[in-house]
Amino acid sequence: APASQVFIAVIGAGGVGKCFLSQLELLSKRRPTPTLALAYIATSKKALYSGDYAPIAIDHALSALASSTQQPLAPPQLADFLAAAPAPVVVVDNTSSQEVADAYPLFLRRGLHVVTPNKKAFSGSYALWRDIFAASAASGAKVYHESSVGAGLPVISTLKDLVETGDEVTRIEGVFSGTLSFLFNSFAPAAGGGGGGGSKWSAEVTKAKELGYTEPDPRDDLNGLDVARKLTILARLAGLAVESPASFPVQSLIPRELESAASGDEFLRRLPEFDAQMEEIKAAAEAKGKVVRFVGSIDVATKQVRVGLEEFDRSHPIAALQGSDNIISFYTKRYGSHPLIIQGAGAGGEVTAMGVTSDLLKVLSQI
Ligand code: NHO
Repeated sequence: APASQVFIAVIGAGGVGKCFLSQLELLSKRRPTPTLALAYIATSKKALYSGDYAPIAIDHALSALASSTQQPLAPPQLADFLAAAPAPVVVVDNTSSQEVADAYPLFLRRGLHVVTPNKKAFSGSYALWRDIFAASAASGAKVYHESSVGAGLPVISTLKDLVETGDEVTRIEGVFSGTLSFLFNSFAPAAGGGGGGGSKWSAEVTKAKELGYTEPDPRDDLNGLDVARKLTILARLAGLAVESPASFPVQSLIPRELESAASGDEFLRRLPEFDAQMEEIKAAAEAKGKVVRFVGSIDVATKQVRVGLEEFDRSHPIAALQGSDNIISFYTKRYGSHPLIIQGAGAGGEVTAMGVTSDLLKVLSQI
């Protein structure tokens, strides 16, 4: 029989975690069964839980967490605590922590389901990827990570459907970074004509961080690593055994002089000194009547993955993107020369949390 109660453990309550909690509150009101009981919530500094799994009121979880004196449990202790709960448990990892990601095989082996927007587990070593899916297959515990690519856009579920229905994916390409989409759309707008449009690069980077588009450290967006992680995930789902996001060429937009900046904040403070470098790249494209965009592609047959800047005609769909939009084109045998295209907002707390909440719904429908 379907579970009448399901425990939820939320790790991470930042930009995405907060939005997830408000979506969870709505969900628990809209769908009274199974009862969704919040049994654990933590940030890197604090935790809130009760030894008898008494549910934490979702609408007051953040304020209760803020005044809690409990320490977060390390992953092995958290696994022990959750595996002893008297109903199924879904772990929601809203951190970007490698330590938490490394614990997914343990969580899954102990029968704990995992849903997450954290890219670290799926784009780290290929050994971790294999461990995660082997643990899930062995215990039957589910793992979903829709928001690890394209935020709430149905990118991963679509790719899985293509592969599992027997289509042959030949090429995947597009704009995979909400931050870099936003930056280039505002810094070098296609509608800007022969230049003049657009604002300072460094000011736009600060704005992207304020809007919640960037990774916790914006250097992970500008150095291409975030896009490389997403392409690693998609390439693996398409059947390529990509070893890591460092095993293919990735162009970085970090000025060489700032590569050693001690913190993300110091980086942002000094970035304005290097605005001229991005202006040059923009002007070179404009001189050819084009605009520059940061794109990624996977050629499945030749196993080539690449990430970096490319120039596009102003009328090209990639040049005409707006806001933080992603665009992802799947070229497959079935779709022929007209790719299946997915487009829309690719960053921000609400749309990212939507992917997490819909992953939770998928788990609920299977337990
Ligand atoms: P925050 O706001 O820094 O929050 C992180 C939270 O985790 C904090 O509460 C922190 O205390 C907690 N935490 C960290 N380590 C912990 C630990 N060991 N134990 C317990 N708690 C711990 O980060 P965000 O913005 O809320 O992001 C959360 C996760 O969502 C990250 O893994 C991020 O990669 C992922 N994510 C975010 C976005 C987004 O738009 N913000 C997207 C996808 C995934 O589609 C989006 C995207 O790709 C954004 C990308 N930068 C782009 O395309 O521009």
